[in-house]
Amino acid sequence: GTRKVTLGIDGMTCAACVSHVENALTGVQGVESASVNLATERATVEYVQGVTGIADLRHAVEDSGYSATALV
Ligand code: 9UX
Repeated sequence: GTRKVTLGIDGMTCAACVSHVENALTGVQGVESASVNLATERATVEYVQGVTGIADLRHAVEDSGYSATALV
């Protein structure tokens, strides 16, 4: 099924950063949507459980040059 997670994103300073993070997340197989908010420094991601997971999402963000933490 589909799950939703909120990640805290550090390192974004301009609007293009938002696009970079969104593209990194939507490029992960199993991600159905990703919405990044610069002001709150959060990303909301819907993904298919079993295809990807929080660790993959964090790695994708970090590979794009930002840092991510899963928020409880
Ligand atoms: Mo804007 Mo973000 O010039 O890494 S794209 S700071």
